[in-house]
Amino acid sequence: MFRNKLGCYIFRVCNWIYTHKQVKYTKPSILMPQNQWNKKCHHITGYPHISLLAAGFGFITYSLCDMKYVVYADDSQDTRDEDKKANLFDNNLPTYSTSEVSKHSNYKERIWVTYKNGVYDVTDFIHEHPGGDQILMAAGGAVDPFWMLYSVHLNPHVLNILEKYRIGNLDPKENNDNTSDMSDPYSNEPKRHVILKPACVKPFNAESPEQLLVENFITPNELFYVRNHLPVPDIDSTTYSLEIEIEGKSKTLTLTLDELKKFPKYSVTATVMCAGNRRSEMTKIKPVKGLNWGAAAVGNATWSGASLREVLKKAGLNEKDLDKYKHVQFEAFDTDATGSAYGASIPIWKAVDRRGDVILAYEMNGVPLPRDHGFPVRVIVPGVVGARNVKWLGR
Ligand SMILES: Nc1nc2c(c(=O)[nH]1)N[C@H]1C(S)=C(S)[C@@H](COP(=O)(O)O)O[C@H]1N2
Ligand SMILES: [Mo]
Repeated sequence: MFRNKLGCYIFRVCNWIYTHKQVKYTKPSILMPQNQWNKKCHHITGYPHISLLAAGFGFITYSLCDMKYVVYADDSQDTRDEDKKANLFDNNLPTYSTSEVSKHSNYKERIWVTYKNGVYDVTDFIHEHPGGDQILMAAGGAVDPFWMLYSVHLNPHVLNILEKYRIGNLDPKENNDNTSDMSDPYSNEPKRHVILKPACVKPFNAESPEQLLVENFITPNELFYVRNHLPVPDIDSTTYSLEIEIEGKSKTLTLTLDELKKFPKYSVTATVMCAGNRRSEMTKIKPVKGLNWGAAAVGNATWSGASLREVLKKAGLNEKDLDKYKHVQFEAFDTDATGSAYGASIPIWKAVDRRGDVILAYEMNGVPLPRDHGFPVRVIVPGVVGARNVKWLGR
């Protein structure tokens, strides 16, 4: 039943990729007339996502609400007050690190979750509330991204229930601690949500449980699959620069992040999918090389950034020279032991097409790109296989 639903959704997403209709323009796309832009938005809302969203109501409703009290999402003062409690550091309670919390992901160790700065032991809650076991998805980790999926349930009552199970605070110094083993190229990897069950840890490759993908049109950043070939580069956005070189031109254009942000900002909602998605199913028929991905090496996000077309134009690419060029080659900051960088190319026609919607993205779902997804800048090539959506773009 669930598989059918997922299959149907993925089919729909793929179909959009194919027809380019999956792209929702929250701003007029690259030179797309406003009237068409509206039409596209309309087309999107015409899809029966409501039914898929409705399916999502089950999870936190079941897990965190007494059915008789179900109330709707609100932005009321009450919700914000309760939300503040979760944000507060409670001096009467002990402090835990995320790695300590992650050990509590089974009944023997008891089930802990975090929300904002709070640590909660929800073991008894699970027993006392029908359907409470749904919260097991977040066992040992943060419930925050789930609440983004099911924000309709973020209400004072639910937050009140959760506060009753509070046992501690999340260590506020957490984000600064690094594994200090400098000989390990993977000693400076970003923190990941426990829900991302890695198929491979070094480099990090993981997908979220597939049923979560169908709960919402947009995949929350923390649950978005990660496909890394190498250690995650740690890039200082204040000294970052992007080089754009056009064959046959003597001058190279160099853009800092601030300069890139001065280009008109476009938002494109696009699916990124690894070419290896569902490889585990293919392997059952005939062995194929590569990571054994399930069905969730795919995600959908709203990416924002500068238009590649406009950046290339600024770098001196003329319409009349286009026939001279075949590809745009991207080079990234993640390098292997021999110093060679991850890279991929796309055809020039895709890069300069007014409707190609290729962007140099610096935001993912309204926030700066997370490190795992290419901070500070990645290419988004809608409709083109994941591997060419180069992260940590350098050149
Ligand atoms: N620089 C760089 N870009 C990269 C990769 C990489 O390892 N390094 N992996 C690629 C592959 S194979 C995929 S499927 C997508 C995954 O993007 P995500 O991790 O944001 O989901 O990024 C692509 N871009
Ligand atoms: Mo991939």
